[in-house]
Order: sequence, then C-alpha cells, then structure tokens
Amino acid sequence: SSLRVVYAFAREMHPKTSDVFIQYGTAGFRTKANLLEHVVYRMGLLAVIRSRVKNGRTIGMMITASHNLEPDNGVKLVDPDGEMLEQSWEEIATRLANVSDNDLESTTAEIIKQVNADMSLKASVFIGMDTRYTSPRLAAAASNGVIALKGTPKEFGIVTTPMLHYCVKCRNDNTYGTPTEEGYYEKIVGAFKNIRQKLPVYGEYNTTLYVDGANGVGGKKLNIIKKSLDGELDLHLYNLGGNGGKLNLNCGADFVKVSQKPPVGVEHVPFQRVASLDGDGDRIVYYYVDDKDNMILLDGDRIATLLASYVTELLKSADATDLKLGLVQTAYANGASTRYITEELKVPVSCVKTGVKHLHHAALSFDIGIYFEANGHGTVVYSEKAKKAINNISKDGEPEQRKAAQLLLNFIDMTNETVGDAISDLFLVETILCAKGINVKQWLQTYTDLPNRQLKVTVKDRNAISTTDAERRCTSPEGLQTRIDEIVSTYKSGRSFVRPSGTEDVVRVYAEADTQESADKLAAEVARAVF
Ligand code: 16G
Ligand code: ZN
Repeated sequence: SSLRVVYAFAREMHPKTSDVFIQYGTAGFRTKANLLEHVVYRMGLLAVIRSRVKNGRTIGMMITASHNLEPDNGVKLVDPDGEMLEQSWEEIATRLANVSDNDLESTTAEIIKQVNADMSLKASVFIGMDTRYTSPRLAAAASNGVIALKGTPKEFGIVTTPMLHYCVKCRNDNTYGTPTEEGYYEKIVGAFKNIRQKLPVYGEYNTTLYVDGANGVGGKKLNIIKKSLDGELDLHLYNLGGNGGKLNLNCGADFVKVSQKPPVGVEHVPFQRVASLDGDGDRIVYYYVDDKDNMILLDGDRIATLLASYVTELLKSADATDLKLGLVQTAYANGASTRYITEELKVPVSCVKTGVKHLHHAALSFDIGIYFEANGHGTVVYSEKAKKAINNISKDGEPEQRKAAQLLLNFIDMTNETVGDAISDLFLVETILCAKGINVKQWLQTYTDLPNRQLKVTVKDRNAISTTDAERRCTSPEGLQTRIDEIVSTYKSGRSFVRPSGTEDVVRVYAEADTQESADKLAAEVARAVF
C-alpha cells in the first residue's frame, strides 16, 4: 500500500539513529538536536492523527528548545485551542518516538486504532521554529511526517512559540484574530497603541525600554514591531543574534533569573529598566542595575502582582467586581509575593505543579485567571462570561464604568491568552507602569522579595524523588522530607523544597530565607541532604 512506501521513506530519510529513550516531558521532547530528526518526523505523523481526532482542526508543531543552549533542540505539539497537547497524549507521543523503524508502521496503526482517528478526514498542521541552526532541518522532517499521512503542513518559518500558539488558535476560531504573524502584530501592538491614546504618558513613567533578546527569536520580532511604534515606546534592543552573540549564552530570562546576574551584551545605565526575554519568546523578566552595580530583579511574580493589582482596579472602576479574579503560582513563587497578593490585594492564589499546562488549566477556573511562573512564563485568561460582562458595561455602563471597561477590552486584546508570551507581556507591563505613572523603583516598592537561591544537584536517579502538595513536599526517598524540615526549621523565614527537573537530568533545590547568606546556606544544606 502507499503507506508501506511512507514507512520505507521514513527509514531512509529520517532513520532512528539512537537507542536512548526519549520522553515527552513538561514542554515536549527536548535533547541534543542530532538525536531528534526521527522524533520530529514521527511527531509530524502524530500531529496528523491528532488533527483528525479533532475533526480536521489545525494542530501546531513548534521546533524549539526555549532557553536551552544552541546544541539542543526540541519539539512540542499545540492543541486546537492553542493550548499544550492534552496530557493523555504525552504517553502516546513517547511510545511513537521510541519504537524501532521496523515497528513504526504497526505502532502507528495501533495508535490510529486506539484513538479512533478517521484517516479519511482532512488534517492541517502549522509548523514554526526558533532561530537555532538545526531548526530548518527539523522543520522539514516535521513537514515530511505530515505529508506522509496526507495531512497539509503550513510552515511559518521563524516565529516565537507564542506566535505559533496564537496562529493555531486563530485558525480554529476566527473570532480570535487572523492566523498570521502580521495578524498577531495587528491585534497585540494595535491594542497597545490604542491604549496609549487613552492613557498618555505621565508621572514617573518614561518610554525608554531596554531589551535583552537572548540572541533568539523574540528580539528579532521586537525589531520588526519597533518600526511600527511612533514614540509610544522607545525600544533599545540588545542581543539580537548578531556580533557573535550566542543563543541564551550568559543572557536571556532564564540566565538572569537563575544566576541573578545581568546578561552580557546589554549596555547598562543605572536605574534603566530592562526586559529580558528567553530564546523562543515565551518568558520575560525585568531588571535594573542600580548605581552600585547591583542587579535588582523583577521576575514573573512581580509581573503577576502588577497585573493583578491593575485588573482589580479596572474591575472596580467598571463596577464588575462580581467577576472572580484569581492568581496561579508554583512553589517557586517568592513567599513575599504570595503574601502580598493574598493580604494586600485580597486576590485568591492557588499553587500548582511546575509547567505551563498546570498553571493554564488552574487559571481557567476563575472568571479572570492570571498565572505566572517566577521564571517569567505567564499570561491572563478571560472566561466568556467575563468577556461578555465587560463588553456589556463598555456599551451600557455609566461613563466612568464604560471607560474602565473599554480599557479592559483593549487589555484583553493585548493578551495572548493561549500561552505565556514575552512580547504580549511586555506590552501589558508597559501599559500598567504607564497607567500608574511609576518607574521601576516604585514598581519594586510594592513588596520586598525574600532572598532566595536555586541549585541543581546531579544524582543517580532523579525519579527516586517524588513530590506532593504542588511539589512543596517530597514523599520519597524515605526520611528526606523530615531532614529538610529539620534544616529549614533552623532558618528565619526559611522555606525550601526539592523536585526532579522535568527538562534535565537533575534535581532542583529552591531555598528562601531572611538574608541572601542564609538562603545560600539553606540551599547548600538541603542539596547535601539530597545527594
Ligand atoms: C519548561 C516549562 C516551564 C517550566 C520549566 C521547568 C512549558 C512551556 N515550559 O520549560 O513552564 O518552568 O520547564 O523546568 O511548560 P524544570 O522541570 O527543568 O525545572
Ligand atoms: Zn521559552
């Protein structure tokens, strides 16, 4: 049959060259790029099957390893609403990625049967990639996989991960926008410009923003956007990939957050706010350097609290306080941020496991859900109920209420609701700082972060550690949690947890305490207990 030819082709063109077991993890498959070609090809096959199970709706495939260094790459699938692949399919993806070339045909047939895919339906797959030099070859393997099962691939070339999520969503729901990169700019940047008309620059806010592009795709796209801004924001872009700058190397959001150091390649002016993006443009943190060369970080928790306080204000002004606003964090959220949100802002907080899919899912249970990981990945999701209510007020409310509701509508348009998006988040943050008329020091003053430290420990088997309570406590190996509790109890404002990484073969340790010295010591002591 013609499918025989397909599998013979796979053996020839995208052979499985390694016996190392590979797993669909927190954010898809991720490893050295040279081990991935057959995996990506097979995910092309799976994307077609998934599209057919979803009645021909479009599925996304993103080729990226996010904040990892250049030699890595990865692939993840995007579901029709622009969300991460449904969790129950991760196992199926893992099975298909690991079978031998000889078993590929029979395993594919089994999966088609298991998920009950009607293979006579049309199938559509959107494919995007980041700037890695290995990405074009992998994107081609993805397309070959899609074509092999008679699906229709559409390649978007180099886009940020959130742009691809956005395009998939739009393709399946045209009320959300136009499924192109230009459509994305029109919606998000358009909403930002719209808001700037209504909220002119005032107070301590100033329009100069420095950006660390991590030598990845996000900076490149901001360079396109920059040309369409008419002084609403003066972007100074650094680490755009030229001048020998290496992707994510000593720069980018993950480097800045984890090492608590400013990136290389950025010109530092005291008290100038800088936004640092990650390699595929789905994370953002802010920081500034003071006059003594100290770096002060404003991470995902800061952005979340800023969003929560502003949305709360607008809901009050619009008299829409019956809409339930909630915030979702992970165990990595700074204890001070959680306290500020619950006690000062009086917004309910839930804590979930690391990984965007968990946060996103939990945020959907609120009328308006804000979620952020401390590492800078997050967004806002608005329920249909909230959108309708705000829309109604924008038309029928009292003048003051109408004004607030119209701002909220622009705010919604500026948000990429499908997934955390550095570019969208950047415009949200700049809008709020401008609306509040504050500079970066004033933003910092809302609460004081507890000093913290992250370490990673290499162990024989990281899966020997299992956790509960949103990863805040471990249940195995026996005795470890008791030991951690003992250690923590000797530190003022101490908190610490350990968890196996979902993306690397390491165990991560997090610690916070009243001073940096204590946080460092606590992290080191807990790391020794794990080892
Ligand atoms: C992935 C996740 C990110 C999470 C990180 C944790 C997505 C899109 N990305 O990058 O949310 O914070 O993994 O990595 O879900 P770790 O398990 O190695 O600590
Ligand atoms: Zn990323």
